[in-house]
Amino acid sequence: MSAPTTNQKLLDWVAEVAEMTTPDQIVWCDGSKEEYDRLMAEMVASGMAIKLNEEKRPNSYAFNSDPSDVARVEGRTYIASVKEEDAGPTNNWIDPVELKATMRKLYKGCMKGRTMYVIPFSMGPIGSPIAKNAIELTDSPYVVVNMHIMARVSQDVLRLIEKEDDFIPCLHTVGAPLEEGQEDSRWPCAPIEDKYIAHFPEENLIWSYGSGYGGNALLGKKCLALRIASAAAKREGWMAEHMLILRFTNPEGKKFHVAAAFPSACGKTNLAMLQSTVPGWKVETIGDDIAWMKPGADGRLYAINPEAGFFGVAPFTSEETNPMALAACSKDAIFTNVVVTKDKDVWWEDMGYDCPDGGGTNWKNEAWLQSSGEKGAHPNSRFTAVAANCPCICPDWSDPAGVPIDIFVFGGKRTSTIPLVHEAFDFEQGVYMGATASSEPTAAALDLGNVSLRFDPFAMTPFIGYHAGDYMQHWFDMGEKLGDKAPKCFYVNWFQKDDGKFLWPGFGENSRVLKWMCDRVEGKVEARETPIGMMPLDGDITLDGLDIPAEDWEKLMKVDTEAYKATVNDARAYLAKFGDKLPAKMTEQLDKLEARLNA
Ligand code: OXD
Ligand code: MN
Repeated sequence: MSAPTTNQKLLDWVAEVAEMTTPDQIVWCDGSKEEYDRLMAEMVASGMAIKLNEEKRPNSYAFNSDPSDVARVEGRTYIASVKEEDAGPTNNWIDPVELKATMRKLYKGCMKGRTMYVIPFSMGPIGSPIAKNAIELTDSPYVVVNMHIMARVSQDVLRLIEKEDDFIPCLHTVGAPLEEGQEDSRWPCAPIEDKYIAHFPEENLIWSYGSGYGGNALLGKKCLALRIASAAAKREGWMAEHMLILRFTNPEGKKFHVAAAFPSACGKTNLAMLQSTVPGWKVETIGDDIAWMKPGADGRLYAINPEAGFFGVAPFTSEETNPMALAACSKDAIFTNVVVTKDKDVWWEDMGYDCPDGGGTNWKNEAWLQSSGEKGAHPNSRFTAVAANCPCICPDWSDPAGVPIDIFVFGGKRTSTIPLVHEAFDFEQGVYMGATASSEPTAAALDLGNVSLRFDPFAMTPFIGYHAGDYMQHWFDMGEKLGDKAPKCFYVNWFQKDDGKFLWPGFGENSRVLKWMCDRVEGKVEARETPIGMMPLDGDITLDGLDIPAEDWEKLMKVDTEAYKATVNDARAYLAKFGDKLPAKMTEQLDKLEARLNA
């Protein structure tokens, strides 16, 4: 196939990679439905994909990965900045010259017997001033079809690349060359010690070797839109964050835009697709995982969702927890590592009902019965769903201009100590809140005794493409730039427990807390000052229709000064690891908070 571009930089790079990796053929992708259908048909024929029941799950497919290739591999993920100190204590670092030499050896001949696909894609609406153009080279047709959903794959991106003579090169291989006559495996990949997910932030370059799964292989997502983009954002004065984006509209039609960061297992996708229980207030989803935000001409911060689909964790997604996500994957979806039922539909644990007919094939593609007691779906099994198929997708979700952010929300999972909601006195305290977001380890880890909190600054620990201390400073700098146009910051904790039972119902009821935030933004309600921030006055978060006894509400709203001091001590110990890169403003926030707690 002749190359559908005249851009020399791109042609040279494709030729150079092809020479190194020696694929049997090169296919330039166009993002069309014909291309998607053709690749799916080829993968069904080869046994890699299972076509699902057209009646129950139209235009949808299931895949099973190799049992060794089921998640992101943080231990094999590298930020290869020129200087080690620029990667910082939260990243693995290897000298870029050394890493490239190691990886070049692995890449040599690695696509033998395979096709190399050239995927032109945009993260963000094509042509948006906040979007980025990129090319992924991959030998995985599974990656191509997933990229069709998760990014904007189009030849229009080639036109932009020609105009701008610029793109982000992303190189991926499953790392499993095929010898003449060798039969392919269902899910080719390399052993863990050969896997590398490498980022060269100074060159805007991504090299991924050996895994076909999720963020290791769909390079637009965590590699480009977070790690490479966060480093570029620091240089260029914008923000790339691990945040959902939603619009909350009040009965008068006023729109508020919220960006929220939570560590894993805090219900980020559920919050992004929340169904409001506040009469007349409506939530619409803009994104469930990543926000790119730039100051606009009016000085406010504008956000886009750089993705075009949802790559969501399947288990626990049910009519009760997230009907919108279920609807989004009711058609045109890809499922990886779930149960395929006897009539070729999908099922996973905590989907809200038992597996039809008692079983099917499990995530390893083996015959499986639910009565065996073994999990049928892998805990990190995923659906890849088209964002536009989500019934609550915001009509402006792909507006190239983005939406102006009014509210930042941070949070973590704490069974005590942290109240349901508090508001930062100012943006700088908001940065402190984000930087010290923490969750308790699981019950199993708590049993080990003395395991303190897990801090996950801005839910970005595995995704900051440079030194986390510099990243925190960048947040302070953005606050200064935005001044009084900066979003208001809040911290929430949906997870307080008493006697083993959650005190707050969560899910749709979280809209009551979001409404209070909007009322604060509008100056409609006063708040009370506490040592940790501003908190709601009684009655300003309505509890109508909820069965929450007064003493439970008191617990949800309590500031336990002594327990909070312990959290601040833990935060101080955690932040110490950033050494002299810890912003002075962060230490100032710690000192001020401690003084308020001791007053
Ligand atoms: C994700 C993650 O898959 O954060 O979104 O790990
Ligand atoms: Mn994520």
